[in-house]
Amino acid sequence: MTENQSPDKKKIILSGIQPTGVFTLGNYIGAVRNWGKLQDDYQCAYFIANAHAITVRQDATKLRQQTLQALALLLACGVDPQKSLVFIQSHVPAHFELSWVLSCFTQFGELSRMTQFKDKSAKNADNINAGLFTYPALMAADILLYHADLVPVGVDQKQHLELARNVASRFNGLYGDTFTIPDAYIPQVGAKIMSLSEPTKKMSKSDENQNGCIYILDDPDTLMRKFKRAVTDSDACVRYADGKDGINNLMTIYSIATGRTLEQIEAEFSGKGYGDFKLAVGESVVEMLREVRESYTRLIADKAYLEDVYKSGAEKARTISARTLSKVYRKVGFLQ
Ligand code: ATP
Ligand code: LTN
Repeated sequence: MTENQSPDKKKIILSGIQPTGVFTLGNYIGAVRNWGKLQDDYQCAYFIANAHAITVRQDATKLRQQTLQALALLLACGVDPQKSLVFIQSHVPAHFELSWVLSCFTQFGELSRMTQFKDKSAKNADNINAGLFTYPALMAADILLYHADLVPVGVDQKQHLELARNVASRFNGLYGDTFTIPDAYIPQVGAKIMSLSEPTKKMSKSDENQNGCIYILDDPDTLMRKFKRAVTDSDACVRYADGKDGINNLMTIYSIATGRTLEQIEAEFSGKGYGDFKLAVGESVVEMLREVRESYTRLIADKAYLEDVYKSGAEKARTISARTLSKVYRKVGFLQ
């Protein structure tokens, strides 16, 4: 995670997730599930974005618990601290320090165009705080501190990535080569998993409607109940087509859980009803998540191990990030 110029060096991957609750099937399919798979081919860094989480009001005790839970979930989903750098954002002060500098190179107009800001302002009309607005500058700092080449995220984060690229290029243009320009790494299938009850809306951890949202720790009965209730259409034919948002979403999920293509799925369910299809999707997700739930139960019981992981991660992350920060401070003219 030093500057990565030699051609035989592995590329650097970095991503983060907010500790705002149990991860959803959307978080899993769109992002976290892929993180473990990248660890052998890339130099990876994954972190819990607890500083981003407080842009929306959080209960302190709950946030602490959810931060540890998010760490255990990350590991249960296949992130291995022996292979990847794993840490908690607030343990690494350089994120906040660089964020300030970058916010001075980010325009009001750019931040105003962010759809996540608009969505979250609408949802939290009584708390449209400055942190919610400058959220992407902190996210750019997260990425640029570690010279990430690729950032694996769901499609909803693409706009923030674009902004990080623009800020990095702007800074490099003014002060010479400082930051690596990161690329988004978005899965071709499943980059946006929709709510089961409102399939035109993104499945989201913080959604009040629990029935539309699959949590990766849901027990098999709960999973099956939610899939049975999933909203579909009156066409009664399992095929992927415009306007069939509910079925398209279920087909995407089933395709990822079973490795089958959309054509194979259409053939498998030709002549069968939605009832059979929903049962099959439910069962495939129960299977896909079985191991995650089992590993999580083991990990969350071992607080000493989790503490070791985040302490040693913090130490490494502080060393790497301090180097980038000091370079930036020099470039902008802060007296050493
Ligand atoms: P919150 O509801 O608290 O805003 P969230 O569920 O949207 O949270 P984040 O922590 O913001 O989740 O996102 C973590 C990762 O999961 C990001 O890479 C994001 O792109 C991805 N992601 C979130 N929701 C989905 C979804 N429905 N489909 C695919 N990927 C998703
Ligand atoms: N904004 C992201 C979480 C996040 C992130 C990052 C992702 C914070 N910093 C850096 C990738 C790289 C989200 O998922 N809502």
